[in-house]
Amino acid sequence: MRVVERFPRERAHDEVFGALERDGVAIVEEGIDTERIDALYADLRPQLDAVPWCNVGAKDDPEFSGRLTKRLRGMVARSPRVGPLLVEPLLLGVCDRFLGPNARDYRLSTGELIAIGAGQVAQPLHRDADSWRHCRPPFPILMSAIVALTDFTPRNGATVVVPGSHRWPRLRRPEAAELERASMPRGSVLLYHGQLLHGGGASDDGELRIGLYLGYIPSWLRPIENQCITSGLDALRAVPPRVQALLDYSDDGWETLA
Ligand SMILES: O=C(O)CCC(=O)C(=O)O
Repeated sequence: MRVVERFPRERAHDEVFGALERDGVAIVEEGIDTERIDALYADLRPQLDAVPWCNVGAKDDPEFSGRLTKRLRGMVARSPRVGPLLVEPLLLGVCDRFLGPNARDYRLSTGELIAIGAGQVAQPLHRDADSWRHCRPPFPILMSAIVALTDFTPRNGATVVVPGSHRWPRLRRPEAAELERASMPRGSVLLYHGQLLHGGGASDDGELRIGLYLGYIPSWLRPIENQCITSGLDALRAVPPRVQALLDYSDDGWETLA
């Protein structure tokens, strides 16, 4: 049975990419400095405390978004520390290998802070790339990353992943023994293939489990989140050009089509 391979930050993008190809999932332990993570946490925690449970998706699908989960979007407007994270060499280096052969550039599909509270049940397993269910080319169109702002543990909602499932026939369902919890210390980064079965984990822990989800897609695919609306134009104008391009605040659409 496959298990999630873990890498220290120093190991090359190639090795992480190899694990993503093979297992559909990898963890870079403490990939981001804890000082940066703590500063980000300090910026975002009050904003999480200010919103109610199930603040997103309550009307459409509360079982999926989570009745005891909070979600924040428009992330570059919420902390100046988010922009640098989006262009973190660790993330873009893996994107270069993973999406690069089929894309001239990338876009952030969505950036979402996900906070899981005590009593949250396990989220239904799903594949993130199903957001574009009519587009199933024979190469990856989404690299998902979750940056841990708190420790992720089996008790507090660590993501459930099914290693190898990115290559399964679509209707194959996992056995219980094929599920793994992506436990990791804060600052670690869970990376997974858009076709990997996964879901937020159940929590019976009093502390929030907080992760920043970042989804990277080829620049020719439509992002899910419209940053002009969620982050707003002032926030988009304030970030460097590389971050603007990732957030689709760019007038060079022809150039980025591969
Ligand atoms: O927060 C997590 O661990 C995963 C959440 C997720 O997969 C989702 O909301 O689509």
